[in-house]
Amino acid sequence: MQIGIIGLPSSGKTTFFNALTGQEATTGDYSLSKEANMAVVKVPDPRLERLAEIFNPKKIVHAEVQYVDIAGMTGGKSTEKKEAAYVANLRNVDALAQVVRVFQDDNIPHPDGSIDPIRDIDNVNSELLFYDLLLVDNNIQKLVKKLRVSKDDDAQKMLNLLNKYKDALESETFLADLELSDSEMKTISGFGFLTLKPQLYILNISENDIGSYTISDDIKSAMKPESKSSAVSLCAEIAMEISRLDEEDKREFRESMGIDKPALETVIRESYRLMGVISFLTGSDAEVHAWTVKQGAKAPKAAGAVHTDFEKGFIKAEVIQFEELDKLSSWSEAKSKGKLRLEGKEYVVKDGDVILFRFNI
Ligand SMILES: Nc1nc2c(ncn2[C@@H]2O[C@H](COP(=O)(O)OP(=O)(O)O)[C@@H](O)[C@H]2O)c(=O)[nH]1
Ligand SMILES: [Mg+2]
Repeated sequence: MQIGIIGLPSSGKTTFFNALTGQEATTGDYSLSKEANMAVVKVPDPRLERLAEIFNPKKIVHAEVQYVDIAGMTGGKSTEKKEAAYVANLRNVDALAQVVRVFQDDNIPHPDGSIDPIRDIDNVNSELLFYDLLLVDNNIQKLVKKLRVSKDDDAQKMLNLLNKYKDALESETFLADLELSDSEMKTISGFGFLTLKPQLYILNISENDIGSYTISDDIKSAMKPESKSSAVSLCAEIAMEISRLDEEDKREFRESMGIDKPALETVIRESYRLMGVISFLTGSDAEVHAWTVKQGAKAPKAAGAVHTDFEKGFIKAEVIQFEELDKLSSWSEAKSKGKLRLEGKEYVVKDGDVILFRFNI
C-alpha cells in the first residue's frame, strides 16, 4: 500500500510526512526538483499488543503503509505544463493524501498570496484532471494511428473507453465518479489515472484551531472524487512535534493541547478505509502479525498474503474475532470452549479476524 502526499508548495506536505514517519526531511524547501521523501509507516493497532499478551511471541509485526512526499504540484503555475517525473511517481500509488493549507502564518507566504482552501483544492484537482487528460489524449492519438493501419477490436474498444474518459475529464469529472464495471477497472488499471485514486484531504489547521475547527460544507463539496474522498483536520506542525516525543510525553502533550486521540491514527485509519482494505491478524509463539488485504478478500487470498504457498494449499481457516479472543486467555481456551469457527474457501475475511490457516503444501 502506497500513499502519495500532494498539495501546493508550503501547504505543509513535508511537515505532515515527518509527523507520520518520524523522519526529519527538510521542510520549507520549495524546490520542485528535489527527490521524493519516502518512508514506511507502521499502522497503529492496539489489538496487536493484546495478542502479544495472549501468544507471548518473539516479535510483533504491524501492517505497513508507505508514504511518498512528492514536491511538484504548482496549482497551474508551471510555465511548461508537461508530465513531470513526479507525476509518473504518483501514478503508482494506491491513494492520494492532499495537504491543504488552512493555517494562518504571515511568516510563511502562500504562493497565491492568501489563505483560501477551496481555491487551493480546486487548483490541485485541476492539475490532476489535466495530467489524466494528457495521458488520455496521448493514448487516443496512438490508438487512432494504429487503427488507421489495421483493424483491431481490442484497440477499438480501448479507444471508445478513452474517448468516454476524455469527455468526463473535460467536464471536470473525476474518473472515480464514473460508474465503471469491474472488468473496465481491470482493463484500465495499468494507466494509473490520478483521478481514479481515492483522496484523503489533510486540512492543515492553525495550532489555535485545534479542537474547535469544523470542516465546512463548502470544503466538503470541493473534495473530489465525490465517491472516494474524505477529510481529516490536524495541525501538521504540532503533530510533527508530538511525533518526536516518547509515549509518556506524547500523552501529556496531547492532554495539554486538548487533543483526545492521535490525529495520525485517524489519518491512517481513514486512508485504510478509503483504499478499501482491512487488517486481519495472526498469532503464534513466533510472532503476532497484522496483515492487509482488500475488503471482500476470501480466506485463500488472505492465506496468500501470509505466504504464497498457503493460497494454493489452502484447506481451512480457524477464525475468531479479536473481541471474542480478547475475553479469553489463550488460543487453546478458545479452542476448548468451541469458540473457533472453521471456515472454508468462500469465507470473506473481516477486519479484526484472528486466523490460523490450515494448508497442505
Ligand atoms: N504555523 C504553521 N506552520 C506550518 C504548519 N505546517 C507547516 N508549517 C510551516 O510551513 C512551511 C512549509 O511547510 P512544508 O512542510 O515544508 O511544506 P511543503 O512545501 O508542502 O512540503 C514550513 O516552514 C513549516 O514549518 C502548521 O500547521 N502551522
Ligand atoms: Mg516539501
